Amino acid sequence: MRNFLLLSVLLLLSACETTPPPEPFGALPTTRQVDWHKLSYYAFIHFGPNTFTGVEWGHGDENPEVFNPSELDARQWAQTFKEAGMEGVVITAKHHDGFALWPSEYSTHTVRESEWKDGQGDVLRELAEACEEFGLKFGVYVSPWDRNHPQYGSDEYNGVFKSMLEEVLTGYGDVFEVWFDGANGEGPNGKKQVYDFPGFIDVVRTHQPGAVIFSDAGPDIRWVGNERGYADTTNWSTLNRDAFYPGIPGKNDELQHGQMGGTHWLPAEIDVSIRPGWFYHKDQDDQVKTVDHLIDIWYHSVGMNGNLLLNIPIDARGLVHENDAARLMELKAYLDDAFGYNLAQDGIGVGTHTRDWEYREDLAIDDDPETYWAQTDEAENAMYGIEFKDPREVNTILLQEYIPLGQRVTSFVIKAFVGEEWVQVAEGTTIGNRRIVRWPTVNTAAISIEMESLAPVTLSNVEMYRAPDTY
Ligand code: FUL
Repeated sequence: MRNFLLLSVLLLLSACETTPPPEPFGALPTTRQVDWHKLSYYAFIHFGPNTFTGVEWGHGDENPEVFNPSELDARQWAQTFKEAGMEGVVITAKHHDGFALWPSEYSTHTVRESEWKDGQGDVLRELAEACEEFGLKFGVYVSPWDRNHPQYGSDEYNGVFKSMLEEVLTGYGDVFEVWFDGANGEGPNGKKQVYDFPGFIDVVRTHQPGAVIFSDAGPDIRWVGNERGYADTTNWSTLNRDAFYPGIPGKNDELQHGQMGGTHWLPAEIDVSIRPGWFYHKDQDDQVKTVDHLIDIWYHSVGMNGNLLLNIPIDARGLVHENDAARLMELKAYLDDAFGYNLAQDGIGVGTHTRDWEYREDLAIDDDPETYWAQTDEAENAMYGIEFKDPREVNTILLQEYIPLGQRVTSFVIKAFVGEEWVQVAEGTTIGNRRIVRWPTVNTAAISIEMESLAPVTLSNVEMYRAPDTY
């Protein structure tokens, strides 16, 4: 009897035994970075005196009274962005001219000194409330370079900047992102500032611990090295961060690709404007990017392991201009069409060197980002595939590694089973949080992805689509 009991206990224990997850590999994301990776596409707003004076970089000596939108409606902005499928907004709370879109106590160059609402308005308040109403995240661009502030260029200015930052980060609810521009020019006295970035970062961490901080050197997300809207096809979320600082010259290539094996997790955010300028200029009303161009940008940012921060300048009325809104809706219509039906849900996942039941193949197509397919520790190469009962038309795949364990894939080849044979349809390098790959439509009974990697592969998500052919 005793032996029987012992045996039962042993059997029970072995049934409960779980296979440990793969060892993490290399630099890993923090929780706030993992949360940011769940986003993909949100709006940038450039708005301020430049909107009324027609320049891109105001000198800080403009009369604050010029800021006077005739029919500002932040609800219209938020509603437009929401309908466009965007997830949040980052607004220039303060650009290089120093003008504050909120009535800061630490400046005399603010909405309070403007004509708008007789100096009683607060753009940040209106936008934060509209974001709350429409379910958008709220973020801020606060330029350390300040061409107006009399103390710019002195130690005191770092204190002023921190106080202004504190106002923005404590007065308007949750902030999901703080955008630090690296520009460091001269102030009104002809002096440059030595920025206290560690101190600025402390202020953000103290008041908004969940917010990601953007700059050329992060610490959470990095500039992608260009303002055209294109990440590189090879895009590592890792970088030797300590060799970078905000505004660093000559490192645009590294910023565009990231660095394989980099010391820190520092993924790319891709900022680009829907028009030639960042601020609204009436003479650019006919130069809003075409939908084809926006689609291309979308695939080269969201589809290349980055998040897209698309700038929509607010016009002099205080509205998203009709032309920009129309283009955003065209992009949305395309995305709905292209990504409306995930064909992977009709297939069966297969893979090589699968780790165990808890990391089985169908966990990559189960719609749950927390579960993933993983390989055994010994695996030296990887193949993951999806088989269909009957052939179907496919031209797009979305791949996601399980990034909490690190970025691993260095290259991949995609093949489709067409007729009686396997045909290569695409190849690439990195995957990371999200890689979308396109090829000319094939009618296929199966798709396979062969991968090379720095450590055994994990895939948290694989989706397949039949997107419109014309793009
Ligand atoms: C740049 C700035 O100098 C531009 O004016 C703009 O704000 C862009 C997003 O970042 O560095």
